[in-house]
Amino acid sequence: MLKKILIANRGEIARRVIFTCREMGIETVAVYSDADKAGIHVIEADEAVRLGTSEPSESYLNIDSIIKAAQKTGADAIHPGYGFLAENADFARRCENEKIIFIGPPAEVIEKLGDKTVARQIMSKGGVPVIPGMLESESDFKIIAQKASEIGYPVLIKSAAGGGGKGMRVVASFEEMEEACVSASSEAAAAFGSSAIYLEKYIDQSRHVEFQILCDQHKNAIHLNERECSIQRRHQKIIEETPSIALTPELRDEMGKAAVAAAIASGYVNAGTVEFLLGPDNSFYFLEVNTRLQVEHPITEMTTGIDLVRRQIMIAAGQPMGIAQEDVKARGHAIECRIYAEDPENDFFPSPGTIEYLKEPSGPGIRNDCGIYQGCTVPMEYDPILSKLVCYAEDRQSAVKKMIRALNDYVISGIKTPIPFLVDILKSQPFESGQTYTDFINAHFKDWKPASYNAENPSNANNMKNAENKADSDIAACIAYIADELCGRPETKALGTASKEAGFATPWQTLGSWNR
Ligand code: MV4
Repeated sequence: MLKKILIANRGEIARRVIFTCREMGIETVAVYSDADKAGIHVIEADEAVRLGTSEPSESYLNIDSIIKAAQKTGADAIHPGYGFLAENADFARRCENEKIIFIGPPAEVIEKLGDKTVARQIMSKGGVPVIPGMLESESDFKIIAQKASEIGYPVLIKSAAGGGGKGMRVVASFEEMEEACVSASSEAAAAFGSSAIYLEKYIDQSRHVEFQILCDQHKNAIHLNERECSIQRRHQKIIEETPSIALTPELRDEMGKAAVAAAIASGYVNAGTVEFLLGPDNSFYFLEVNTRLQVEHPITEMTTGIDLVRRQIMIAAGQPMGIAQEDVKARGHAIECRIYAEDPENDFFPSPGTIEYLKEPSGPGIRNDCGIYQGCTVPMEYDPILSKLVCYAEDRQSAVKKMIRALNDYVISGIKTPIPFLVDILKSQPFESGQTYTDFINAHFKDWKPASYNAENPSNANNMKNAENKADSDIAACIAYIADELCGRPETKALGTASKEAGFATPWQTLGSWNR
C-alpha cells in the first residue's frame, strides 16, 4: 500500500483526499502558495511544502516545484484532485518518469481522451454511440459546411482540444458557417493553444448525464451509475443529482454498458467519468471522458456507499477491483449544490474576502465538503469554490426538501454566495418536475433577483436565506444584528465587548492565533 501521498491541490478537494488518507493510515503532504499559507489543506495535512507565490503558474501548476516537493518529502504518490494539473498528460508522464505514482490514468490515456476527435474515433471503434459528425478536425470551412449539409442544420462547431463549452458555436445555416468557424477556432486557440475544430450535429433539448467508472490495472472495469448535471450556468455546473429523473432501469443499464465499453476501448485505469448527451427521444451519445475525480463525485459516494478516493488509491497501488458490477447497488437520492464565492445579484461576479462567520448545516444525510473555516480568507487567484453541500435521502422529493433546509441553515458571512439563488431553483416548479435540460438556467432563471431585498442594508439582505417577504427579512435583519453584537464582527464593533460584559467568550476571542 502507499505510505505517503502528496496532494497537488488546495481547498475542499485537498481536504477531501486528506480525510480518506487519514482513514487508510496514509501520510499526507500538502503543497501551498503564498495566498494559501493558512489554507485548510495546510492545516489538515501531516506536512506542508511551500511551492511559490500566489500565481497558479508559480504554485499549483508548477510541475517542477510539485515534483521537487514530492521527492523532498518522500511521497510515493501524487493525488492531483480536479482542475490544475489533474488532466495534464505531461504532468502524469513526468510522475511516471520520476517513479512517483500518479493517482489517475496513464499519461497516454489522458492524452488520447484529451483530444476530442481522437476520443470520438476510439469510441466509434469501440461501439459507443457518438454524435453524428466529423471524426477529424478540419480547418477549411467549406469542407465543414459540406459535412453540415450532409448531416443537416443546426450543427455545432467544437474545439478538438477543448471541452467546457469554449470554442463552441451553434450554426443554424450555411450563411453563418464561415464566421462561426473563424471565431470558434480563434477562441479555441486563445483558450487551449490549438485552433483545431470539428463538427457535430446539434442535439437540442438534451440532458447532461455522466457515468462514474472505476477501472483497475488488471482490466476490470465497472460503472457506478449516473449523475445528472444538466443544471449549469455558462458551462459551470451548479446542481447535480443522482439518480437522473430521465433514466429508466433499462436505459441506465444500456448507458452503463456503453460507459464500461468506453473505458475498455480507451484502456482506462483509475476513476473517470464518461459524459453523455441524452436526447429528448432517449437517444444517448458519447460527449467526452473526464480523466479525473470530479467535483460532483460525492453524490455517487452517497448513493453507492463507495469511497471513490479510497478506490483511486487502491487502484493506484495495484490492487484488484474487488467489486463486481452486480455488487454496485445504489440506494436513495443524492443532490449536490456548489457554493461559490460569487454574487448572484451581480451577475455571479467573484466575491473573495474574509469569512467572518461560518455555520455549516448538519443532520442525517448531510455532508458538506468544505474548504473554508471561520476567519479564513478566500483568495481571488483560484476557482472560488467554498464548499459542496450534499444531501442524501430516501427519494428525490425528500432530498430536495433536505437540501432547502440545509441551505437555509448554512450561514456564511463576509462574502457573497449563491445560496438564495440555489434555494429558489430547488423550490421551483421546473426543478421539481425534473425539467432539467442543459438550457435550464437560461430558460427559467436568466434574470434572477432575490425575492425580497432590504434596500437599507443590502449586505445583510444577502445573508437572509428565508427572506420570502418583508416581515421575514426584518426578523432576519434583527437576528443578524444580535448575532453581530454577540460575535462582535470586527468591522461593526470592538471584538466581543458585548459578550465579554455578559461573561462568556465568543469565537473571535477563543480563536487565538487562528483569528487572522
Ligand atoms: C453538445 C450540445 C448539443 N449538441 N453537443 C457543452 C460543453 C461540452 N462538454 C459539450 N456541450 C454540449 N455539446 C452537441 N452535438 C450541447 C452542449 C451543451 C451542454 C452540454 C452539457 C451541459 C450543459 C450544456 C450547455 C450548453 C450546451
